Amino acid sequence: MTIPSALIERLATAKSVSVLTGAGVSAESGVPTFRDSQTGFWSKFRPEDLATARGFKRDPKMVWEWYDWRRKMVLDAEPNAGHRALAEMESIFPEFHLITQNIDSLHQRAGSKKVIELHGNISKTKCFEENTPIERWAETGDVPPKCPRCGGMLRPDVVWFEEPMPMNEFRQAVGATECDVFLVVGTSSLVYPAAELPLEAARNGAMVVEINTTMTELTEQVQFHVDGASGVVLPALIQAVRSAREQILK
Ligand code: BV8
Repeated sequence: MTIPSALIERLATAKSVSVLTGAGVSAESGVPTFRDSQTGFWSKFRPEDLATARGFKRDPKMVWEWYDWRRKMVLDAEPNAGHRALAEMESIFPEFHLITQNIDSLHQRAGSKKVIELHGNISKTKCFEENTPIERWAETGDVPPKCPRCGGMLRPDVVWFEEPMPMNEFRQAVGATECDVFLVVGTSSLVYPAAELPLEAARNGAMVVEINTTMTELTEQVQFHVDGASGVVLPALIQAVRSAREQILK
């Protein structure tokens, strides 16, 4: 893994830094990514078929159980060094925005105070009929459980394919593309409109850098591709910025 010196120099004096993360930052916590083969029972389904309103209407019990399985896996997982480095960045850069496509709360559990969740959160539930958040419901054994208000089915409060992102979060994310450096970490950059954000940052004159263990759809459009695991690269990045700042102060 080599970190370009131009990136370190830019970060050392940057006023505003924004980061977009995907499932790759949770891989070292043992949470499967979308493009890894889904382990166990789910290996024969495509996430794109399960993470849709159509899939839920077709088989609400199976989709609810898929999220239950992921929720339990995520609750058993621990944030990794990459999550912790991103939490630390909040106090390293004068202006810092963390945008995530992940729904696993691992950024918050690592200490990140402000997380823009573009695709919702697996620990939140809402009524499928009314689209309103539901915190508590009677455990009647129904799968999916029923809305205590209207009796409709409950669903995870996440953004499925062909569903719009929450407007407020999307607006904040677009605002965060006005920055000096935009890091894209652990995402295949396949899903829109999230994948548009690094391109918007580039159009705004930001230095756009991809941190990934593979090349992606975005690789040829970024200024630097740092090849490596986020749990290794992100702490190294912080270390290098700290040393560069000491050099500047000498
Ligand atoms: C919408 C939540 C419209 C649910 C998810 C063009 C424009 C607009 C829309 C579209 C478009 N073309 C197609 C669409 C539709 C669709 C889309 O983009 N489809 C794709 C498949 C082509 N988009 C939508 O449907 C979006 N909605 O457009 O609505 C609209 C507007 C108004 C009114 C009505 C409708 C909604 C998309 C959100 C879907 N929800 N998640 C859930 O989780 O169950 S998507 C899900 O997959 C993730 O949230 C993420 O966004 C996405 C991609 O996953 P990644 O995070 O990138 O993970 P992946 O496994 O793919 O890659 C992991 C990467 O990490 C790899 O590159 C790997 O190399 C790397 N890696 C692995 N380990 C490490 C690592 N990197 C570093 N370190 C490591 N250790």
